[in-house]
Amino acid sequence: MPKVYLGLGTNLGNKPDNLTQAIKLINEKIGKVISQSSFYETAPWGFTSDNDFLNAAAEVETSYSPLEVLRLTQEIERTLGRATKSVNGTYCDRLIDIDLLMYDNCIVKTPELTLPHPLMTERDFVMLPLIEIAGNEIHPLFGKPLKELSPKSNE
Ligand code: PH2
Ligand code: MG
Ligand code: MG
Repeated sequence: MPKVYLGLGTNLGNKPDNLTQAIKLINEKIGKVISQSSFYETAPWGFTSDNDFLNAAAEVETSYSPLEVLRLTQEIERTLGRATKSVNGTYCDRLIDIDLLMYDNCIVKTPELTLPHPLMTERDFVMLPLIEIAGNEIHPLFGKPLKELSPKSNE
């Protein structure tokens, strides 16, 4: 069964609840959550906000295709109350954001979806939770274990 890694983030409302609810819905709608990281408090990256984030990562076994998983994560975001999306890299506060990070060793480049997530290795808020649960997984483009690709490990 294919394996997908998801990155989760929230900086509004009851943040631990938002992540917990999102992981529950992922487990019900997308596939079995094999492992989930701890929750990480992180500063907003790429935009200014008074609201810090809580970030996490999850490993999910799924029978859905990458695009189907994308649609399902967007549906879960709406279910949990997310009304707006970031446009053209202008970020905003949100109740929940669920991003596809890697799907097996798939490389996808379409207007709707890019895999692996193009910015993941530049972001500690993605890599720290992901490395906690998948440090030995090989990045499909860079051909190296994730734990060797964290922004921190490159300092
Ligand atoms: N998500 C973004 C932009 N900036 N910063 C943090 N700390 N955590 C996030 O999840 C995050 C962000 C775009 O989705
Ligand atoms: Mg995001
Ligand atoms: Mg997103």
